Amino acid sequence: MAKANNEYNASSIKVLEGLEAVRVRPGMYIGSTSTRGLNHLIYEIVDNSVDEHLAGYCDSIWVTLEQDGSATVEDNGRGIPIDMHEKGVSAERVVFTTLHAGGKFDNKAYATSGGLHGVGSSVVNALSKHMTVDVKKDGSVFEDRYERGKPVMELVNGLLPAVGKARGTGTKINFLPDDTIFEKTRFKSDDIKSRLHETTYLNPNLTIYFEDKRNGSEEKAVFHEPEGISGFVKDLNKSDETVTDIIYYRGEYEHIQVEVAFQYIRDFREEILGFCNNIYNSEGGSHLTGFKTAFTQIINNYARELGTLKEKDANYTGADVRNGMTAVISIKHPDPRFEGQTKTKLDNPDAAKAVAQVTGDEAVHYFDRNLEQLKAVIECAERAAKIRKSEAKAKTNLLTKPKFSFDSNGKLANCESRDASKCEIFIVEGDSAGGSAKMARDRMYQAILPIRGKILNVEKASMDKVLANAEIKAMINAFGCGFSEGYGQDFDITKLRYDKIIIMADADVDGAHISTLLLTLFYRFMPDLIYQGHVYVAMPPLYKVVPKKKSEDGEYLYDDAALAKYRKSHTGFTLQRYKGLGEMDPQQLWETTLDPANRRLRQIQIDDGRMASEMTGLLMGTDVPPRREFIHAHATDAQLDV
Ligand code: TSJ
Repeated sequence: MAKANNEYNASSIKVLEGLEAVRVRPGMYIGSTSTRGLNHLIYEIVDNSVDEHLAGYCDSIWVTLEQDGSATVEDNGRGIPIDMHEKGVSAERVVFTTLHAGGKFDNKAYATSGGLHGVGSSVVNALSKHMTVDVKKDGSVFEDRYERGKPVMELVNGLLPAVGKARGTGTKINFLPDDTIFEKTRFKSDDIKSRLHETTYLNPNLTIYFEDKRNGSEEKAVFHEPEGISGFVKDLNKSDETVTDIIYYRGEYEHIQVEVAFQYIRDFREEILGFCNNIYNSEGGSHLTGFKTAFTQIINNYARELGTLKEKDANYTGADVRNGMTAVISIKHPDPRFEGQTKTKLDNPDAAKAVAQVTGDEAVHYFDRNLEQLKAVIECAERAAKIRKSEAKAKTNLLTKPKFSFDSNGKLANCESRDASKCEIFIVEGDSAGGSAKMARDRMYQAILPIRGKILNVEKASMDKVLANAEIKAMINAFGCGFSEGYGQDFDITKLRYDKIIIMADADVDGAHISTLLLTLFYRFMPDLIYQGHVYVAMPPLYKVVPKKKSEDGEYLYDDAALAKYRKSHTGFTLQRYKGLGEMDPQQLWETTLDPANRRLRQIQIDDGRMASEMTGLLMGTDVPPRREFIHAHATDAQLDV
């Protein structure tokens, strides 16, 4: 008996050391301690219920953001096992206090769980100020509680007490993220909703009920997508002109289940989302590669059979064939492996084989019977190939011209330093602001490139027009790293001549429009500039206030909140509203917008593929209001660089 006790103590010490490690290095377990990591806590917990759904025992999940800042997740599955585990305590305790306890249960669902999936409940426990677990089974509710990962309830013979009566079965977890670990502790409801919604597309028999009970944001939503990934594609394309039906197929190859849905739109956009075991793979991976390879082959074969491609013609490229394609590829793999910077790239070579095999069988089966759909797909490829060829021509023309021989108005005032890590380039709208900026700048490190009027909307214009545009040429030349379209390899970020590319436009609707066009340009042709954090938007002040008392200094105010605050603490002052950059003299422009010590910059960030596609959608659409919303929404996430 004494021996058993010792053993129990020994193993429980080990457990606590394990959870302590999670608290010491939370980032290693949940990615980060920012809002993203915080939201991740909810996903870790919900994934357990999704596994229970996949095992065939749960069809509803309730996710509630509570008023006190905690989150509750409940399901109607079998309930976490609470009977005695070999370690001498309730199995539930083992789940919440052992790192990677998930695999211990011989549950078939875990045979296809994704990455950290289903094993994160102890991590969430370790990072929560408190956690309550309620398990409904056998007519009772059994409860357990933890604080910062440590159990705080006395167990009777190692088993959980019943705290009430219950009907049915299920699991409910309530937890409050530890504010000494997380930088921010307010869950972001939009991100959580979109992740939950995505989960229901991938699990068409599941319903997720979401409720936000927090003050000021009461909201309910129900997610249920019986059409599955076809419904996902339909919704991704909901504001586009489609040119094919939604094509869906599924199959299995060597114990890997493959499910694909895709549809073509008229726009020149490719969006292919990959999921493995219900987890989004933002860096793609072998399942996507397998699909792309097989699909390119299939379409080229058909195009030759139909005579669209003649003997002398080269094959369509992969990018041609996917021009206008929106696709969702979801596989279930018994042993997924991930690589890449964020471990979100599927690495299993057999996944490529499985998707290629199933696509080879099923897509051909479909196209053989739906010739008009096939013809619409080939038409998209043909349009892309045409443009690709004219691009290549335009590119040669561009590259044969000497660098820095600008057309009339793209006059770059370069900086003197050639140390790219210290240099900045301001893209300034308008000649007068451009002139002031040239006078005001720090000539050593700040370059000014004035551009005139609205640059071309690169999404609407064809490639040769884009490259013929003087402003765009000037920018490409100035940055020094070329550009790429689709999967082109011509962009070389190591040649970038400036650490910061700063868009400087008026703080009005037109300015926002110009910023959007520039961001679209960068995103389409030089996306790494954005991904690697080189692109910024300058935030000029909206107001200058000058106190009537001569002894006090004037101040620049950058937003309406600052003005409201100033009004509260000051009485006699004059208020000057800046309408545009052109109204500032060089000295003012330096003080407010150029001087690294005082200016405000907003760094443009794109987190992952989902965010990126949201951005493409918003930036490239035709309606102006959502674009403005995008800019403003992201202005609130601004990273100030002062
Ligand atoms: F609800 C929830 F999201 F908060 C949540 C649900 C959180 C966690 C950590 C787990 C669960 C959960 C677990 N829901 N359902 C289950 N099911 C099991 O763990 C279970 C039940 C029965 C059996 C069995 O073989 O009888 C096996 C397992 C794995």
